[in-house]
Amino acid sequence: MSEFVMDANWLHWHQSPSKPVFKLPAGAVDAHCHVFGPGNKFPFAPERKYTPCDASKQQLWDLRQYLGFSRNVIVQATCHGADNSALVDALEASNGLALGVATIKEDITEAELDKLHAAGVRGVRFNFVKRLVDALPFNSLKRIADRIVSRDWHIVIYFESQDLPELYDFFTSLPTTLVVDHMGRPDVSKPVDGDDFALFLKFMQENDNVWSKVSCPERISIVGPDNNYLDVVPFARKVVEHFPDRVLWGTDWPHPNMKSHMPDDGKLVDMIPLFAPTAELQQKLLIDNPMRLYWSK
Ligand code: 0GY
Repeated sequence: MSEFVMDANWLHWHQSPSKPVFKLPAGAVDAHCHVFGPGNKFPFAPERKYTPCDASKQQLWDLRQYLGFSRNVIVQATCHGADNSALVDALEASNGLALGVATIKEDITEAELDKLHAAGVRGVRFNFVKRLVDALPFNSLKRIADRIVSRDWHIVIYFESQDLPELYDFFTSLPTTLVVDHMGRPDVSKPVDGDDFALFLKFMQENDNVWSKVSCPERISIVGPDNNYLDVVPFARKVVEHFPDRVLWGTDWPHPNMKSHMPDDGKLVDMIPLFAPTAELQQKLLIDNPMRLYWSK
C-alpha cells in the first residue's frame, strides 16, 4: 500500500477510452506523457503541488498499444520533483521505445548526467507555470542550459500565454533547442490572428531553435469536450502549417491536474487530422520530428 493518498479532487484518467477512428501511421510517437509512481516504489516529492493517482509504465505501454502508437516520450512531472527514478525505471524497461525529459538541479554531476543519457533522457524540463513551482527557475535554467548544450539535449519549457511577454527575452537568450509545451497555453477566447498569439508565432518564426507541442486541447479549450475542443483547432493548425518541421504531438496521459473533466484519449487522437490535415504533415508531426529530436542522438 502506498502512503500517498491522491488529492480529493483528483480525476483518474479515462478507464475506457474510445478506439480512435484516425489510424495512426506506423511508427507514431506520443511525445508528451507522464508516469506517476507507483508511489510505494517511487515516492512523490515533498515539494509537490499535487498528489496524483498512480500511473505506471505498464499502464502507459497498454495505452500506447491500444491507441496505435509505437513510441513514447515521457516527461518528468512536477509531482516527482527532481527525482527522476520513476522516469528512468520506465525508460530502462521500454526496450528503446521510450525516451525522456528529466527535471534536474544545478548540483547534478556530469556522471549523473551521463547516467540519465544512458537511460534515455534527451532533454530537461523547466516549469514557468506559477501554480506548479515555488520559484521561477531563471538562474538554474541558464546555468544548466550552458551545461547540456554540448550533449545536444534540449529544454522543454512550460508557461502560460499571459507570461510570454516577460519571459520572451530570457527564452530567446537560451542556447539549446527549446520545446514549448501545449503551444504556450494560448487564450483561445482571443482571435487566432490577434496580438497574443502573434507573439507566440513570432517567437517561433524568429527563433528556429523553438519547437512546439500541439497538445492538450482539453486544457486549452473553452468549448470543451462536448464540442470536441474545436476552438483549439485553428491555433494548433496554424502552428503545424507554419512550422511543420518543429511540431510534436502528445496525449499528456495521465492528464495531471485536469479538474473540469477527464479527456477520452481516443478522441484526442482523433483531433490529429484536424491539426495536421495532410498525410505529409502527419508524418512530420508524429514520426519525422520526434524521431529527429529524440531518437537520432
Ligand atoms: C502537463 C500539465 C500540467 C502538469 C504538469 O508536470 C506537471 O505537473 O506538467 C498542468 O498542471 O498543467 O503538461 O502535464
